[in-house]
Amino acid sequence: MFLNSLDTIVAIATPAGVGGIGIVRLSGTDLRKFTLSILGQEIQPRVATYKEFLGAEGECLDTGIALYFSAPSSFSGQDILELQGHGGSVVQDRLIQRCIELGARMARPGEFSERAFLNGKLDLVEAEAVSDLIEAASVQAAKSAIRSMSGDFSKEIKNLVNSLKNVRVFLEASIDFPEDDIEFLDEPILLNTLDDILIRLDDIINKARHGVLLRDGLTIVLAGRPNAGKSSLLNCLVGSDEAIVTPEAGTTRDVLRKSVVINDIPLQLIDTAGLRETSGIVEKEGIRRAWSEIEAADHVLFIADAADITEPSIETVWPDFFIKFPESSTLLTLVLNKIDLTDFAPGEMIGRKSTFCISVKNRTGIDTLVKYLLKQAGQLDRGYGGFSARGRHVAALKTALVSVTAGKKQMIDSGSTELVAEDLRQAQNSLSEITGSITSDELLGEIFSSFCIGK
Ligand SMILES: Nc1nc2c(ncn2[C@@H]2O[C@H](COP(=O)(O)OP(=O)(O)OP(=O)(O)O)[C@@H](O)[C@H]2O)c(=O)[nH]1
Ligand SMILES: [Mg+2]
Repeated sequence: MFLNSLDTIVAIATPAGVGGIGIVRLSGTDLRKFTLSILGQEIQPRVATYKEFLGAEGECLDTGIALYFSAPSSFSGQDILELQGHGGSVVQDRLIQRCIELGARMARPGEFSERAFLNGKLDLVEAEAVSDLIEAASVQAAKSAIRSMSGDFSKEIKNLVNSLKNVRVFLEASIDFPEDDIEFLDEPILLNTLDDILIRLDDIINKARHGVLLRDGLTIVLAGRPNAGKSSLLNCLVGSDEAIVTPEAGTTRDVLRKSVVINDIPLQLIDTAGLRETSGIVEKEGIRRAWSEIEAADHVLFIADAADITEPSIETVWPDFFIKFPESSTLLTLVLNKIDLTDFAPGEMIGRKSTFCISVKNRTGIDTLVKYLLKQAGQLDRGYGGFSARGRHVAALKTALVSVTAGKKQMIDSGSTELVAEDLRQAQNSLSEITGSITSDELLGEIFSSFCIGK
């Protein structure tokens, strides 16, 4: 056990402010001193006990329900004492102060979950899912977090790790005992097994990507020439006048981010300065920021004034993008706005891929565009049994995919058992980082510090 997990930690586990109930939670290796001082006696574990919560002079700080969970049968795997009193900041602060006098220290964000992880009560994916469930912005995100929390994601990762381990056992046996003929090592069988692992990895990457989308939302940048109607479209999608709209070209200077949940899918909309050559210092900086948002986006909507268009293709309308990012795989969609001033029909342009005609002014074509955006975010995949996931999971899965692919290539090109075994070992390590069976302290600190206090 880590040294600092031997101290007793305390935190208010309920949200700050006034509420019907406020919970103060302690976790430590021995909480007898706390129960004796605050409750005046030890209490039976797992039985709700109505008590006075006492101060240093024996005065009553609050009354409420005390719950005791003894190690290892608790959330953190240590002794846990929960004092469920009245939800008021003064009452709870006095109780916390009393706990600190008795030797506890304030818990860092996520420290209860970190202890649960260190004591083997949860793996990293499950601990992260607890935090995702608390922060879920939609019903789908909450359902996915519950699936991850109950171990669905971890199980798939562990199955993959086991498959990799099995192959490595045979490979390493053949390295150690080269004269023995191990039947499993027939190249076609090995290649089939690696193919199967690659298919499963690919499937999990897709599920994890979907999970990241549900958690973080799709980042959609609204880019275009000045005055095309970018800010008007943002306001229309968000449903309120968030961005300044004027007839003057060059109105938006800074980046404006707005989150919106449509049909249960979180979308991060980013309005940017109109792209043009300019000598103005402020506008220039705005345009530089716009490009950096464009570079980082999942999806860029290039808004153009329909009346200015000669050829409705993104390559013609926005050649700068392809010059700047020739290798980019960012999803690009051309949106022709102000069709009220033209003969264009609203909706997706027939015969043109990813080109939409809208009028923000008349609110035409917007529904089709929104449906398309949600489809890109995977929302229409209703029967999807995905799980919550984070960017770090997808990155580790991709690294594992690269390593297994390299191993397969090595097998075909050189047949070197040692090199294949090394590639598969690396893949296994990447997967183990996801569940936390191999993890650095630094990574743990980073993960748990984003949790809320008291969890
Ligand atoms: N006719 C018509 N005018 C529109 C439409 N959408 C926006 N406008 C007008 O176009 C002008 C520019 O709109 P904005 O939303 O500020 O354009 P922008 O792309 O954000 O412009 P910058 O911030 O300057 O880059 C405003 O006067 C809007 O009222 C539309 O669908 N039809
Ligand atoms: Mg604008």
